[in-house]
Amino acid sequence: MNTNQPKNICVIGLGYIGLPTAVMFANSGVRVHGMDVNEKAVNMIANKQLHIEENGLQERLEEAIDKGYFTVSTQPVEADVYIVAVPSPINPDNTANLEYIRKATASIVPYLKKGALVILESTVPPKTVENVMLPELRKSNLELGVDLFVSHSPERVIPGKIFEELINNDRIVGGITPESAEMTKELYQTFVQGEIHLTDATTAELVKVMENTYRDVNIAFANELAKIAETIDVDIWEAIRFANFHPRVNIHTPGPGVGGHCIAVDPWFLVELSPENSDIIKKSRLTNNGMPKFTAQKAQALLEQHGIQGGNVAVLGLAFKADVDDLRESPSTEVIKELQNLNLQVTSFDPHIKELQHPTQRASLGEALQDVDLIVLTTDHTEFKNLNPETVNTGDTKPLVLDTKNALNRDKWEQAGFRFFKLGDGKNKGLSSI
Ligand code: SAJ
Repeated sequence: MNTNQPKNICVIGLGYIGLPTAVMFANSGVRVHGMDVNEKAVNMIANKQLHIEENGLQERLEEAIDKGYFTVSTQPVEADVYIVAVPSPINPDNTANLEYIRKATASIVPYLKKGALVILESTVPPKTVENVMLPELRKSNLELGVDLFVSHSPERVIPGKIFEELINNDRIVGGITPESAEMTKELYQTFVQGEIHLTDATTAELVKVMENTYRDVNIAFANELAKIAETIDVDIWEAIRFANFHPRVNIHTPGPGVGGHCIAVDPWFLVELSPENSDIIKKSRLTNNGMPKFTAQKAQALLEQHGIQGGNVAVLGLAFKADVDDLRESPSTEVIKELQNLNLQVTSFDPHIKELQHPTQRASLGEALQDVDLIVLTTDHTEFKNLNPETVNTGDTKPLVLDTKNALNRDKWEQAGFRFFKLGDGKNKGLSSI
């Protein structure tokens, strides 16, 4: 353990980032108090129950509480370090909503003491530390950079592999002063094995938003290519695989849209910041947002090509991506809306979403698939990839299958009697198998 280690940390916000970060510190021997305004979540965590799904979180939470290093409540406590990990969503008009950040910062002001360090983990528009947090922190009457240290240490972890990435990823840490950044680096070195690169707070804010925007733009490019491939006899999945053999090419994968609370959100921060300079970024967002409609229209066209007007569709996967239980900003729910707008009847199933959270959701795969005309796979969960099509029971008829993630094995599904199609596959438009 680091000798300069702080005696205790208070983590504000116990969601997908705050909770794993809190237990990592606690299990490294730092006393951590977690606070969240969500009383239900706090009670669950106190009883070692999870309100979110993440590989390895259950065991780590139990360890942290059993060792006595992790406590939780709905109020902040006095601490040496505060880590703010609250949501930074967008408003319906795509502008940033920084109220959670502002309120979380305001909530710790009464507890701040000389020498404290405040770290923002949430992804935010550049200048948020300066324009939203610092005005609140000044109310503590502590001199910034002298008595009170502030930094941005954006999380970069991917849901599903949070712990692996918390430990191994490099981090970018930006301080309001070099000392703020140094203190933050020292703290995270408690468990981070990746390199920690230091800069100023605004650069760190921009870097984080740039990373997610890079991905969004690249996915939009892939989606555009998928649409082009559908107009010619090319399977885009095969074409992208070949292109990526080039040492300097890394085209992302197309799909039914971009979900989650990061990649589908953060590019808007740049559009808001500098609308006149963000044409490609904005267009990419709109392209990706248009994919659920494109998917639904393709589904309808397939049904019509096979002589089915209207029809019943089963959507496989509600989560925004593989092997997670999170349906926030999920393209799947948008695909369902679009299918319903086309007057199609929709059922859905997701093995990771245990409670019924969507009106179309069925408790089992079998129930969702009964007598459907078309299966649309929208999330490439491992359970779906491993399905044996020979044992998939759909009732009296074999439905069409539309795989939007290139997740299923075409040969196996065709051998089992299903008529199989993929998003972005112009080689198999469906006409041949009518
Ligand atoms: N997707 C595609 N095609 C792709 C990659 C992703 O359609 O080639 C879709 C996914 O299906 C999903 C969405 O994009 O709907 C986002 O998924 P993701 O796995 O790419 O990313 P997130 O949102 O889970 O996590 C991202 C990560 N950022 C980057 O990879 C640059 C993660 O490192 C960040 O910490 C996280 O955002 C965050 O919290 O900002």
